[in-house]
Amino acid sequence: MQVALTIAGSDSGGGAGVQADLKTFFRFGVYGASALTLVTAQNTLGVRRLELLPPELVYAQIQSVAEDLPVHAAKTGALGDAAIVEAVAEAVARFRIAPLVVDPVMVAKGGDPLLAPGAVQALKTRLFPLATLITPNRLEAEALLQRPIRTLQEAEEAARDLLDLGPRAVLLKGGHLEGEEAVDLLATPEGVLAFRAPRVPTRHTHGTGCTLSAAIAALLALGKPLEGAVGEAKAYLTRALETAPGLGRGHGPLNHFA
Ligand code: PXL
Repeated sequence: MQVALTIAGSDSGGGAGVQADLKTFFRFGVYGASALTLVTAQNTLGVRRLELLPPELVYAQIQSVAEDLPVHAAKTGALGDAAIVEAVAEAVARFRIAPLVVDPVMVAKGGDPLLAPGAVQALKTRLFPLATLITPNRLEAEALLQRPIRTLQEAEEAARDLLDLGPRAVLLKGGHLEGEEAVDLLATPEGVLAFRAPRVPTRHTHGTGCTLSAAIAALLALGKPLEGAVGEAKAYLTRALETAPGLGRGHGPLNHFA
């Protein structure tokens, strides 16, 4: 059995974070392990409380998993602050965890911060160079590059510039860009590839980023090449959005069974 590890935060509502990641791993037939970075008291309406875990505890969780289980792929989600980013980067390097998908989570769906502003630099310098793939949305890419991204042309330039920060590939997600279609751009040293999917009109979008990066990590754990993994993960996300169960009074979760 293939094993994937998620290094991310807990969403008590179950739609995002570690809970979304483990459901997604399960859906792809991959055994899921987890290292928690933070805990949110949260539902589909928003985050009520947020508590970061000690960086040494995050490191120890990764160590415990990696010393015993064959981790075939991993992903990171919400990391909280610079000290946790450092601990994760150290553990990933020390235990040679690869391939690694880094989802540079900065805010929860309702806008609550999940990464301290000062941690963006640590993410760029410490974790991105260890990443097989980073998966920023437009807002995260803007924060990483400190400039607005309004058009597909600007998105393409941004994807290339993010590649220069050291990851082997960049998936710049277009869900937050204007237009009929959600266009994601995959930048690798070979060039930029566009993945198009119909925009699904729904307010049930809680955990879309977590679910996509977890699906990619699961498919990489199964040995799929990156391009195929991204395409298959995106098709899964579209189905999960289209068949969202309509739970909760706010931004509801996806259908992870899709
Ligand atoms: O989708 C980003 C995200 C990641 N991790 C946790 C979250 C969220 C969004 O709400 O709660 C724990």
